[in-house]
Amino acid sequence: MASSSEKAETSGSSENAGNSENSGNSKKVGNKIIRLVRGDITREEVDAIVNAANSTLMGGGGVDGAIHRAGGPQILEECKQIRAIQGPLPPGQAVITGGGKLKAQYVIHTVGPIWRNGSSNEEETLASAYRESLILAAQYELRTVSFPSISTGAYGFPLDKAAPIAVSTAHSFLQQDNSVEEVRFVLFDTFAFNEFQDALNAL
Ligand code: AR6
Repeated sequence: MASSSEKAETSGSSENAGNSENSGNSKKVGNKIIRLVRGDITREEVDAIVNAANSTLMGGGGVDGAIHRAGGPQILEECKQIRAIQGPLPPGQAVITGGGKLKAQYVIHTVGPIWRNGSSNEEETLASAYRESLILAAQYELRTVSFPSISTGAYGFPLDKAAPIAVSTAHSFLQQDNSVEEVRFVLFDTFAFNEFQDALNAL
């Protein structure tokens, strides 16, 4: 594990020597930026963090559980109100609540696809989850948004397929949007971080 993270850091800095904003951990998109961060998304100081929720919007494990625990009951209350009005949230769509006790002002809740060997339009649904979250962020005039790696935990989407979809969807969005200035991907472990780094470098 130590050697793979060393390799990733070395390749990032050497391939992009002389351009600190396009290191292996970030990529400029015009005057905006995509950044990769290792850590816990609940600690992010951004306008919005994105939750990899499920269609019930009633909480769960993984990053969903962590966000509700850190943000307190207010987030679930707002999710219940949304659920009462519009019913379950289909995969690929997104809704927004306040951030409760989090440092982030908002939580955008989206639902990724459950991986079924690629036979059920999972790739397009995953792209839609990222895109719809960013559209919502722009509607709220948010400037900084942090994403976890949607669908790659309990939902089983392979990271080597998910990471390119995540970064390319963010890249395309930033090319045509004038509100969001920074998209951050907050990766919990080194393996996910390295997959996202490879995907970002391949853009
Ligand atoms: N910060 C950043 N990333 C995290 C954190 C955290 N605090 N905790 C976990 N991850 P998952 P999914 C990473 O399972 O695959 C829930 O029960 C984790 O390592 O949270 O979209 C929902 O309610 C993984 O890489 O989300 C749904 O039922 C990534 O977040 C279901 O799981 C996503 O893993 C959604 O599954």
